[in-house]
Amino acid sequence: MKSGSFSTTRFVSLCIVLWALAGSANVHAGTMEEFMPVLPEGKEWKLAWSDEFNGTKIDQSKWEILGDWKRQDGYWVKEDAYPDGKGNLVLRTKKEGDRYTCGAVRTKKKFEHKFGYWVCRCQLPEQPGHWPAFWVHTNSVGKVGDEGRDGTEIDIMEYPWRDDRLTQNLHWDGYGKDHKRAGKKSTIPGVSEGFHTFALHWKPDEYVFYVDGKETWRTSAGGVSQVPQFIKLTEEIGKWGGDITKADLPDYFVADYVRVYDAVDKAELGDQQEIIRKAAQVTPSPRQLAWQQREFIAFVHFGINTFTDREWGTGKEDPKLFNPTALDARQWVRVCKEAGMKMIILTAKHHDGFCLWPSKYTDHSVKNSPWREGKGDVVRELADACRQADLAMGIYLSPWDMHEPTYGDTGKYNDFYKNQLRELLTNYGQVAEVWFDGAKGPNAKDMEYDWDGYYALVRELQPNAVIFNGPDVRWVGNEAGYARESEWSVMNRNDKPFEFVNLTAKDLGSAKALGDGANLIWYPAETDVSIRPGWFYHASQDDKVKSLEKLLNIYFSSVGQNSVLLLNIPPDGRGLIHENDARRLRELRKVLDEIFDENLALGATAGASHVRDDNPTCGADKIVDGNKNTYWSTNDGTTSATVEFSLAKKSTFNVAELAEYVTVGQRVEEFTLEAWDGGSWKEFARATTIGCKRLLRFNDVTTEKVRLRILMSRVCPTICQFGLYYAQP
Ligand code: FUL
Repeated sequence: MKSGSFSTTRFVSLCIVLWALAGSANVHAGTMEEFMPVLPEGKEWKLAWSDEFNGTKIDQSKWEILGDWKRQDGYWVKEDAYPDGKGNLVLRTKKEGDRYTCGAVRTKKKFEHKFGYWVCRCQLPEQPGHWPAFWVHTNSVGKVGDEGRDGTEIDIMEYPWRDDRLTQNLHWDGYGKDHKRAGKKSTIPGVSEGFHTFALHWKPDEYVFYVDGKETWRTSAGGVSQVPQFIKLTEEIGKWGGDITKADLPDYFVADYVRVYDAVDKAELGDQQEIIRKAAQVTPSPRQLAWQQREFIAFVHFGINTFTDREWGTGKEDPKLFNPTALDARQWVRVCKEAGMKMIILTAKHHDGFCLWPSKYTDHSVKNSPWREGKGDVVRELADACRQADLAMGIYLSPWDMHEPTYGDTGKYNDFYKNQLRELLTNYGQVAEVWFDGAKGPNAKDMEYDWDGYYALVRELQPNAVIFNGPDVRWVGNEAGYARESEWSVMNRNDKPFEFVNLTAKDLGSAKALGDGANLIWYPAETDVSIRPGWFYHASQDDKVKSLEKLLNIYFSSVGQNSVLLLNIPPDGRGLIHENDARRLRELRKVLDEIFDENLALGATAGASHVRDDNPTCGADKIVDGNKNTYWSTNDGTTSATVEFSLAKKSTFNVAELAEYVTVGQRVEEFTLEAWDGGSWKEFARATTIGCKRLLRFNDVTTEKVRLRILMSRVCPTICQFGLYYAQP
């Protein structure tokens, strides 16, 4: 469905048809043909690959653009293959000096596939001397013997004549003396005008060709190819197409989409759809929701390493080394608060075992340091400062402890650790997050942590605290500051409690990654990264504080990609956050405030293609009312829809913000943003997931009308926020 080729009413009614079809459990969400060949009992169609050509560039992960080289009587040149910005791929034929050029693309090595339903919707060119084609190819067409089973050129559409005739062909056993072919010419009234679909149902024992859903040719000539093949969309110049010198150029072959579907077992597809639906209904706990809404929080790595200039200690350090000269937790809080952070997580004990509070259970702590004559308590000072400033506090307590003699004696150490945890969770007021670090040195003693016991203790003593690396919050998978392009908050956990699939995996949330869907949980990502190269302070890194640009990138790709940003700012030997770090954070806040100062979409007039039960409480205006507790939604089963926003005035923007009302789950799989340029809609941004927050940056767009297209949603989309902002260059 494309803006350029459908009227709005047509679009809406087609959506309804699609929805009805989707409801009859045919193809998972969104994209779906008007016509699909009937499959045997127990089988259904499933989209395997597609390109809707919506972008402003050809997607080179899908297509190779051919050129520049000679082809037939002309040349393939790259510049003649391009998207028109209205959702179509254009292959142009033109004259350039005394040579003729045209465009061609193929999916070789990017998408190669066998069997299924292959369809292209396109508009044919008008001028003579060249021909467009939609075909499926492979290098092994050249193999002689075994007929076309080892590879066949399958021409789903070739259009050399400028009337209502077209041809469909097969070629095998190379192009030399052994070459064989079969073909069929058909006359399709009206095919030379407007958009039409050309399709192949490639079965293991037969090819069936279609034009606009009507069968034109059925054959098993050549024995039917049994090997994966790639797609080609091409223009070629030559006499077969007539006399090019008579052509009024340029001329255009315009493709709206190419889609490939597989025939899969109904049960398999049904199960997968069921898992997707189930996943979309998993919701966050109140504590997870509160944590996610904090968005930007601080990590404070401070301890014996600050005084030994190390990242990991040894456990053998003398507590006397701990002697900050001017420790002021209020300064940490001030810096974090001014930066807009909502919580500080302190390393109460790192791997070296040195405790920043006077634990009853060890002597390896501040009580044996000269700081505040052994009477100090960093956890207390921070807790007090946070409470005064209304900032949340979190605790990091390293399970791996290099100092504690009982470490390795599983029963004893687990008791020791739980005692320490109890101290921290009872004596310092509210704790909002407990950070369990899984790190352990290669030579550490064997030790079986009582994770379940630790979690139970946190739940008992601080029921509102989220547990990192436990049941509530997951590590994003890297320490560089980047969440995934598709960051889902729902995943499928292993059978064993909280022993997860590889958290560094690229894909944790797709239908494929959800596997059997037996243990779906809400498990959002936290992105931990340090403002400096190290987690602890090192004077040698004073000039290595991350640049403003880098921090902005991190912000956009963590907070802006459905994740909480946990940014580490390590206090120095004075016990203060260094001036350079503090300055950078102020700069970051200033830029963020400038960007998000004015939402140009706030209060826009909004209209949606679908509204849940036609009920105004779910109306499109709820997306731009500035209230994240109200939302627009569609009826159950409507998984693609559009919303148009008319801004108060013509505006220029380069940042967009979207949010789903995740209290009811995370749903959107793909969406685009388009701007009205006076004549048509132009896509300016496209992304996959939204979740708690999605931020997108793009080149300046000036318009008074913007359209959000939800291309695919797991169940009905539920959007609570849309913002457009202008960021100074
Ligand atoms: C890691 C630790 O080993 C580092 O020292 C740091 O604390 C980081 C946040 O987690 O696992």
